[in-house]
This record gives sequence, structure tokens and C-alpha cells, in this order.
Amino acid sequence: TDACGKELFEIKEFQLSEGDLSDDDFGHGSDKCNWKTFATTDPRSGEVITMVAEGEKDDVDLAVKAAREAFDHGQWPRMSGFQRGQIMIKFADLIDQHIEELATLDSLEVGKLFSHNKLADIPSATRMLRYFAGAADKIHGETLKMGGPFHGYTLKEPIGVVGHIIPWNFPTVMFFFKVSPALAAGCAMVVKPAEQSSLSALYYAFLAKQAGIPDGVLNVVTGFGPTAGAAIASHMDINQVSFTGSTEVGRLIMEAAARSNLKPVSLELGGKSPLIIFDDADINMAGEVCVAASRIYVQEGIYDDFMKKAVETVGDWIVGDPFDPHVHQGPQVDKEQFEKVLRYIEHGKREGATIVAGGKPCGENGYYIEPTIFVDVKEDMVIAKEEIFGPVMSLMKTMEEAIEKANNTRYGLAAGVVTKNLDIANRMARSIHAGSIWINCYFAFDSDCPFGGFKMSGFGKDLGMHSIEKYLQVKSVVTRLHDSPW
Ligand code: TXE
Repeated sequence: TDACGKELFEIKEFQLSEGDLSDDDFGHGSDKCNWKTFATTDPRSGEVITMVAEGEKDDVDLAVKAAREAFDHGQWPRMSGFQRGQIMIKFADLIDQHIEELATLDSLEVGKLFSHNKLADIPSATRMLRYFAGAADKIHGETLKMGGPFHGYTLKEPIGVVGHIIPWNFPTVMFFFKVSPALAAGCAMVVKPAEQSSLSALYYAFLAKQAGIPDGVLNVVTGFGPTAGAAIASHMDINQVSFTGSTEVGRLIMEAAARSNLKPVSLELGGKSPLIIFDDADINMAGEVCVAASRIYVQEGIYDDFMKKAVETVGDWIVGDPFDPHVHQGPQVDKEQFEKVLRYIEHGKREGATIVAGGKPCGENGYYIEPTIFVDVKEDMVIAKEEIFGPVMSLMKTMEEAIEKANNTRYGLAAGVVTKNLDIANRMARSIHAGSIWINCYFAFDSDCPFGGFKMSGFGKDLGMHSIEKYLQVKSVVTRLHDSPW
């Protein structure tokens, strides 16, 4: 039902049949009735959906043991890349067959739009799996022309057991950002989904088994960050950690990696991405693009028209049940995030910014917030500097200083430019310090397009062939050649 109780969509019940999973699939074996659990809630109402196993250090140890066994003695890293690719394609095919259930889980748990899950997020995840399946048999080293009587070559080998710690904002996409290249590289892995979004990750583990990914290769441990997540970051038997989440936690992951076994880490952290709209921009197009960016700089000449368009666009925006196909925006993921976004809105008002759209919670139940637009925002205000991670954007006027303003942030995740002038677009692309620059579009990505930030938005890319490299290590092999007649 939607926020007003109107019936919209019937959720089909789905159950595992007997035999789908055996006791061996549960780390605790016969002890499983005594698991510690936590509640996962529906952001439409705040009600409990179900209880999820609360994995802690011991559970991470079990998962790492299984992964170690699979990596050190199992088939996965030893089979041909082509074979691994075939299994990954089967995994993608199974996801396609279960798309309704998976899209339902991500809507139920985090309030993401069902239509987006089904038409965008999950298809992009299966595309990633297929892209990296195709890459699995194209991983190779190089031959070296060394000086002296030596012949050298390099091998690219899987780095070992890897840990993936992921957030809730894109539960499916983030899972496959990490898992797809690591599978292609031949690694075994332990994934910890965010505590707000455990369910689809568990379903993916179940489908991975059905696809023929050997036991121990892909382990999912649900639980909280300071316990299960921290145990991954500091584990002595994990060889690499790939993290997406907040900058604060990214720092803790790097510290834990340094204090334990010096494992390499890759961090994809917060952002405060600017979108710069020049006065030759097509106002309709700019209106569509703006919905995803949090700091919008608009050139003075079109500022008033743009603001009008943005307010109109947001006025037509329907906030409500993520299962309703007419809805544009669902609820915030949980109470904590809901309250945090509202606190930022209050902060913006106190600092003197003006709200021209939204600004309040909406609906009687659940964690819904109106899409909010601030104007009269100054560079040093908290809402212009910190990542709000909610439906709040700040409109600011610029003259010539767009590049300095865009770069005036400790973050560097992404940026957008809207203009018809190729020269300006390319100049901006070169000058902005951010990992992704979108020209006349926003938040466009695909499997072959590397994603990951500069500065305090982290380092190491997801997606693209670059991302496989972090799951590989290069070995040099040198042979002494004996004197030969040639
Ligand atoms: O992130 P956390 P949260 C930003 C965004 C958001 C804020 C907080 O600003 O408001 O971060 O979001 C695990 N050791 N981004 O709370 O806490 C945690 O369990 C190891 C931007 O979700 O960083 C979860 O699995 N792990 C970002 C994951 O880290 C720990 C996407 C992320 O949680 C841990 C998400 C610890 N000590 C949030 N503490 C983006 N750029 O896309 C927590 N975790």
C-alpha cells in the first residue's frame, strides 16, 4: 500500500524449498537456532520486516576460514578464466530469473523505487557480472626485455581472500561493484552488507551457490560495522579490503588495515559533488539533470529561470511508496538517516539560507522527506560543505569563479557541467578535481566506466578494467639464459 493506505501491489511470498540449502551453508551448523539476530525495518512504516543473523568476529573468522580453504586449495582460482566467466554468466542469468524478488527486497528494506531496482539497478548489476565474466580470460602479464642474460615475464595472480564492506544506498549495485571483478580475478571473498540492507545480499549468495560458484568463494556475513565490519578490516588472513561508505569509517578501515597485516585497501567515500550550469544550457535539460546533485552552481544569466524550473520540477515530484510506479522518491532508509537529513535542513535555515521548495517531513508514517531546494547558500555554510545524503540541494549563483568553487571541497567524487560550449565543457573536465565528470548528464555509468573519487572521497576504482587490478598482484619471474649460439 502507499503512504495513504491505498493498495498498489501484491508482494508474492517466496520461500526456500527444502533442499535448497543444507546445514553446511550456515556457518553455525546445528547451533543456528541460537543465533544472535537484529531487526531490519521497513522505512515506509518503521515496522520490523524480519530478523537477520547478527554476525560478529567469530562469524567473520568462520567465513574467512571457508574463503581461505576455497582460495588456497579449491578450484576457483585454479580453473581457467573462461570457466569462471561461464559460471558468472550463469549467476547473472539466475538473477534475471529472480528479478522481481530481488527488486522487492531492496524496496522493502531501503525504500528504493521498485521500478528503478527492476529497470536500472539490477540490470546494471547483471551487466557488470557479464562484463567481468568476459574479462576473466583476458588477465595476463607481460614479457620483459631485461638486460644481461635474463628472460623475464610477469604473472597477474589473484590477491587472495578479499573483504568487501558496502553501504545501503545501492545495496545491489555496490555488491556487484565489488564482487564481479573479484570473482573474475579468481579471489575468494567475504562480503558484509550494510545492516540496513542485508536481504538482497543473502539472496545473491544463495543464487551464487545455485550458479555453481564453489563453496567458500562468496561468503556473506550480515551484521554491524564496529563488530563484523571491523573484524574484516583487521583480519590477518584477508589480503585486501574494498570499502564504500562514509569518510569517517574509511579512515578507520585504513587504520585497521595498517595495524593488522598491512593489507591494501580501496576506499570509495563521501562526496559533495558540484553541478555547474552555464548560461547557454538548455534549461529543460538542466532541470532534469539537477535532481541528483547536491551543490548546484548556476551562472547568473540563467539563475532565475533555472530556479523556477527546478522548483517546478520538484513540485511535480511524487513522494511515496517505492512500490507505486508513479512515485519519484521513496522514504529515507531509516530513522537515523531521516533525522540526520532534517537536522541539516534546520541547520541551513538557521544559517540564513532560504527554502524555495520542500523542507519538511511528509506522510503520517515512515521516513519521507519533501525534496528540498535551498537558495541564498554561502560557500562556508554547513549545508554547502557536508554530505547530506538526502533529497536536499543548494542553488548558488556563479560568475567566473566556477572552477574554484567546484574545487572548494575536501571531497572529489564527481562533478557535472551543463553547457553547449565544447571548449568550456572540456576545460572544466580538465580542471575539476573529481573522479567522474559528467557533461550534459549526471550519474551516468556503465560497467566499463571507472568510478571512484579523488581527495577525501577515497582512492581505487570500481568498474572498468582498472578495478580488476586491485584484486590482482603482479609477480615477476626471471630466468637466467645459458649461453646460446644466438
Ligand atoms: O555509512 P558507514 P552509513 C556517507 C553519507 C552517509 C554517511 C553515513 O554521508 O550519510 O556516509 O552512512 C560499515 N568498521 N556515505 O552509516 O557508517 C557499515 O556497517 C568497519 C557515502 O551507511 O560508513 C556499512 O556496511 N565497517 C557513501 C558500511 O561500513 C564499518 C555511501 C558503510 O557504513 C564500521 C554510504 C567500522 N568501524 C554512505 N562502521 C557513498 N559515497 O556512496 C560502519 N561500517
